[in-house]
Amino acid sequence: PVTIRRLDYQVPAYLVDTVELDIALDSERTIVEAKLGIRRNPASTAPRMLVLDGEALEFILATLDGQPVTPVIADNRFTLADVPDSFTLVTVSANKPSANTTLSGLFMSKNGFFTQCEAEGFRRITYFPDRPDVMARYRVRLSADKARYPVLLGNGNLLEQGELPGGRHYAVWDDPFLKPSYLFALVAADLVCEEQTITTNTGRTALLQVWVENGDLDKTHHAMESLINSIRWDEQRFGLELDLDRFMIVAVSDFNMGAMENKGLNIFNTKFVLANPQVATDIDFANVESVVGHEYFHNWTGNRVTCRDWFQLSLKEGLTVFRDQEFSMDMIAAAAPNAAVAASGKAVKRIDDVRTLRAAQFPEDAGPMSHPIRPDEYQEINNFYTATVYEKGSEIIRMQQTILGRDGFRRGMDEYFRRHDGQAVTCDDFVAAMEAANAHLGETADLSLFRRWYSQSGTPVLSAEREWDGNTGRLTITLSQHTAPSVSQPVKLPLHIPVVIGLLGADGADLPLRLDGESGPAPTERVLHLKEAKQSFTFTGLPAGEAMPVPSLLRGFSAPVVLDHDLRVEELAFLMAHDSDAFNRWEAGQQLMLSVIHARLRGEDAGLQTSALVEAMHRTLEADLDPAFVEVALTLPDEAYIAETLDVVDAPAIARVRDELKRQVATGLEDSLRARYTALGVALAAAGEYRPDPASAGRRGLRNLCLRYLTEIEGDGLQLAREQYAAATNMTDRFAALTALAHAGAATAELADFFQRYENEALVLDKWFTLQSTAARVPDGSSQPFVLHVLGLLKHAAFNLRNPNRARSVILQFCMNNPRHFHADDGSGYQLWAEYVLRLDSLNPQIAARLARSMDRWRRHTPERQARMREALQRVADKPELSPDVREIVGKALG
Ligand code: HT7
Ligand code: ZN
Repeated sequence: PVTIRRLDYQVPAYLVDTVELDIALDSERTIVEAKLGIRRNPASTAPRMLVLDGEALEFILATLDGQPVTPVIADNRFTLADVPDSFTLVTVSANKPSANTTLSGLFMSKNGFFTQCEAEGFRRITYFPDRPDVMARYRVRLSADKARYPVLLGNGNLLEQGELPGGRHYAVWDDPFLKPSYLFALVAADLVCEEQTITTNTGRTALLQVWVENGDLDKTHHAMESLINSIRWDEQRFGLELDLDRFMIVAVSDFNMGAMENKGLNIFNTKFVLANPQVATDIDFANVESVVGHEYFHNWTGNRVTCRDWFQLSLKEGLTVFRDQEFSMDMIAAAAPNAAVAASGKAVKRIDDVRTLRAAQFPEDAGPMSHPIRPDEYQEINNFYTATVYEKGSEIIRMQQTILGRDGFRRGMDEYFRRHDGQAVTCDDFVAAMEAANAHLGETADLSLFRRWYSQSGTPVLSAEREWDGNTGRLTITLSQHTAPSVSQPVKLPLHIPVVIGLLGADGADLPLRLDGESGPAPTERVLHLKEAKQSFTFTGLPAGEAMPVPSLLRGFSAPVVLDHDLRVEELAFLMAHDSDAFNRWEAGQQLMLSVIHARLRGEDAGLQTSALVEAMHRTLEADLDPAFVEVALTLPDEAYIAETLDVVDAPAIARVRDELKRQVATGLEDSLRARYTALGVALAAAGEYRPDPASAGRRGLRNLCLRYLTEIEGDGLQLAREQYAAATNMTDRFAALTALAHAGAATAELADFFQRYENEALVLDKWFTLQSTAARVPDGSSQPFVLHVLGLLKHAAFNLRNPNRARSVILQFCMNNPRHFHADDGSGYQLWAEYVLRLDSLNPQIAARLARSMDRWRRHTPERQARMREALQRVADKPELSPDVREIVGKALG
């Protein structure tokens, strides 16, 4: 395998200023004529040799300034020696979209042609220097059969369209902005759209369109509303305006990722566009809003300012995830009736994001694919669209906002665009803009140490120790940090960690925080800047003669670290009840739950701790709190996060202990759970028609959690679930009831009914497959080995390995999200994994590589399982003609 290194970056030898494409679409042989205006890059010292990328292309001809030339075409490269300083190159090539199962480049989905060019798909459409620092102006002529592909879409503005002989038609699109090739897109399909015009804050009008298959127009409204909200939010929060006359979203049912931010022509997985109350759950509605926002926000962070090279991917992805997270939070707050509900809603969103980070990114950063948010090397860039680049990348942007303050961060963003609009830049350029815009803040704006977050991998462990002098009211908190060494970075350096802190007095209220030597008014929350391996902070003027104040550390999860606290069980319960920071109230509960789970896994009874936990949960359920918060506060840590907190993982044991605790909670809270279930049902019915707003989604979420607990124990839980399933008027409630029944192994009839009702709704069928692949039991609760049930799903007539959503819904969901059965003692889960990695690899290497990653943490399992997992990994590694994608993943896992 070839390794590409960040430090080997060279400027492009040739730049392309203009691209004119003529694409005659045909499923069997699409002909692409490309006319490129090329000039030598004055900054390059490379030899006078034009090298273009080209993959899976049939070369037809090439001319240079009108004269035929004969390039060397080998190893996915088109090479032409001795080219002049400035010239026009025309190439004609062909490709076969119907045979393209990779879904990269030009491919077919059931109703037409679509493209996916990030990261390196453009080279599968035409010969080109397919790298993000080559930015050009594009004009594209598309032609296709009119009856089959009546809609022809491209980037930018529609200049012209018309009829052609032979039942074909054409359209010419012109994109006024310079763009890298990865933002190129086209669509030729049988689609319909919802459209609306909008006036931007400076008075420009723009046409917004959401294009879907005929029959799906009843599911576009939420995406359109989300797009409009995104446009408004970016104007208000960052002063960034929509710069196009037309902005299109197109839904496609075969897609490797969530969506793609192509300039003016966003292409989306149907899963993140289509939503109405009958087919989408509250979570789906929230996901549509967040992904529509994410892609729209890329229009500035990614498109107007793009990445110099793919090592800088987090420049656009971390920043854009941060922006979409902030957008969702602000949307929740805007819908809240008062400030308290707004704050709680924002905390719930933060909690969700942190849960994702802990479940996906922390394990990644401790395993064979660990890398800094700005990786130093890769074999296959598609493997680096990771939780680290995206989610940890977002945390690193968030910390800059925490350090510089909201206004300082905004100043930095303004400076970033002032400096770099229209350019392809680096992560370092971003940080430099943040620093420059805030230079007046002095040392606060010195991010030199902070930059280590970009270059160092691994999750730091932050430890806190306390020393209380009750006579003088002085509390010293000593913070220390440690990041475990990794193979590529045996020595890890201290990072700049912003630790947001509060101190709770005996009555639970926040105390003033005055550091030794300070005078004047003291805030009740502040940021401690840990910059060394160990640092002490002494707070003075605290109530003398009282018990030690309880520290609330890392409020709002102010840094992506593991907090190793020394809090006692009573202190955790105190924080859970009183902390003014809702995130830390939740976190205290999670730590309590974890300590019970750990004790049980060690074989201890943990009776007292369990009773304290159940009582604390009871108080939370009975308190007058935002239901969305109560739902997250009553949810036990998920299995992946529990596994990360252990040295040796016995996945079925974790599931068993978690189940037992769930049953104990359900038994202890049974009456309250039932009462709350009923009361929430009445409140929701009184509120009328289903709406996916945060308040009603929160009520449904808590009600369905109550139901879930009730179905864990003997009693009327199953009956309630059956009634709810039958009476449901929306997908959230119907699917929650089905889920509760499926996990209880009592869902045979409802699963059959669900299939019949939604046979023609692909996204709902994906849910049906996912639920069965991730369930705790087989549908009828029998003792059939679970893997046989999964094999049955894989043979189901509605299963299709070529469709990524469907493939993910069974095989990836089983391997990644059903640890208790995937890690079955007999190794059957691992055998299934190997078989499907290999099968998928010959169809779609990107999806195969995603699946391959479910073995990343194999070395942490019990020795017997490790042996079986290694065998399965070896079986895949032994296949000679493996894709670079899968080769890199299994190579690193075994290495
Ligand atoms: N920027 C987009 C990345 C993406 C992608 C990457 C590789 C292969 C297929 C892909 N589809 C979309 C998505 C985003 O982060 O917005
Ligand atoms: Zn993105």
